[in-house]
Amino acid sequence: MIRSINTLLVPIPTIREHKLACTVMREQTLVLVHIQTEDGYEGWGEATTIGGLNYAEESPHSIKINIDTYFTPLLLKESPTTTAKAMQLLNKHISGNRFAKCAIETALLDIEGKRLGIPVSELLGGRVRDELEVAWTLASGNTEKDIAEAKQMIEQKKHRIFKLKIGSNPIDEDIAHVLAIKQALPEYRVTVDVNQAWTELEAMKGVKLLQAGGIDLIEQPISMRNRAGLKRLKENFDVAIMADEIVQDPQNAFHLAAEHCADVFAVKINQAGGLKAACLIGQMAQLAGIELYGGTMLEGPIGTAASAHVFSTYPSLAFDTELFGPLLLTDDVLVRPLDYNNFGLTVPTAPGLGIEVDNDKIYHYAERSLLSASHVNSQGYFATEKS
Ligand code: MUC
Ligand code: MG
Repeated sequence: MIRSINTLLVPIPTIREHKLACTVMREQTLVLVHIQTEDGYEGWGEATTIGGLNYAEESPHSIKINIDTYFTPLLLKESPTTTAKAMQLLNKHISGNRFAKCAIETALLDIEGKRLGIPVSELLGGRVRDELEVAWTLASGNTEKDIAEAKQMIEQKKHRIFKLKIGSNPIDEDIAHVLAIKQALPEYRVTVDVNQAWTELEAMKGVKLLQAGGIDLIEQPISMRNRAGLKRLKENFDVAIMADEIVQDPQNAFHLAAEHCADVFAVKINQAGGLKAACLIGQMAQLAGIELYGGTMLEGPIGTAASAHVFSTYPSLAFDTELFGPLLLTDDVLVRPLDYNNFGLTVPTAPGLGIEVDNDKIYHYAERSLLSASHVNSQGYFATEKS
C-alpha cells in the first residue's frame, strides 16, 4: 500500500551547451518521484523532457503539478495493490500525461522488484543482454569541437557511435558539418537527428546528400505530423530512416508499424508512457520487421536505469542505444554512478532498478530549486503573476 508520493524538481547544469533544432540546453530538470509504502519499501521514478515545452507537450512543471494534483490523490484514495492495477487506474482516469505516468510506473516497478528480490528487467519479461552499447550526441554547435569531443570519447573507450543534432542551421551548412565529422571518423557510425526541422522537400535533398556521405541513420527528418512523408522518405532511400518524435503511445506506434512508416523506431520510456508501454512498442516493431533503437529523453540516472532495463529485454537492438543522459550532467543523484565502460552501459542487476539513490542530495537540490524560483507559492507550485 502506498504511504506517500513526493515529486521533486531537480535542475542540474549540463557539462556544455547542448544544441538541438528546437532548443539550446544548459541544464536538465529531472522530475523525480519518490514513493514510500506502508510496509517500508521505497521506489524512485523519473520523468524528463527537453527545453521546457520545446520538445513535447509536457514540461517539468506540468508533470509535477499534474502528479501532485491528480495522480497522487487518486493513488492514495484507491490504494491499488500492484503496479499493473495502479497503471490501469491512472489510464482510466487520466488522459495523456505519458511522461508523468512513466515516472510513477518506474517508481512502482522499482518497489515491486525490491519486494520480489528481482531486477525490473525480469518484471518486464526478462533481459536477454547485460550490456548496452551507448552512442554519444555531439551537439556543441561547432564542428572542430565536436570532432575533438568524439576523438576523446573513442580514446577513453566511452563511445564509438556518434549522433549529430542538426536542423537549426541552413541545410547546406548542416550537411557540410556532418560530412566533415564523418570524414574525420571514417570507421565509426555517424548518425543525425534533425528533430523535425526539415520540410519534406528539404529532406529529399538532405537525405540524398547524407546517404551519399556514408551516414548510417537519419532520425525524424520531418514533422511528426507528416507520417506519409516519413514513409515516402523510407521508400525512396536505402539509408535507414528512424522515427522518433512521431513514436508516442503504443496505439500510435501500432499504426506506424502496421503501415511500415520507418525502418527503425527510437523508443523512449517517457514518450511511450512507461516501461511496459515501451516494451509493447518494441514487440510491435519487431513483429512488423522494424529495427529498434534505445532512445533517451536525456534522463538522469534513474530514468536511464529504467530505460536500460526495458532495452535489455528487446530480442534485437540493431541500432543500439543513446543512454548517455547522466554523462551530460555535471552531477549525479546516485550513491554510485551507473557503470559506463568499454563503450557501453551495464544493466544493473540488483533488485528493482538496481541503483542506490542519494536521497539527501536529491531533497537538498529540490529544496534549493524551490527557494531559487521566485514565483513559487507555498505549495511549491509556480503561481501566475499579474503583469
Ligand atoms: C532526441 O530527439 O532524440 C536524444 C539525444 C539528444 O541529444 O537529444 C535527445 C532527444
Ligand atoms: Mg530524436
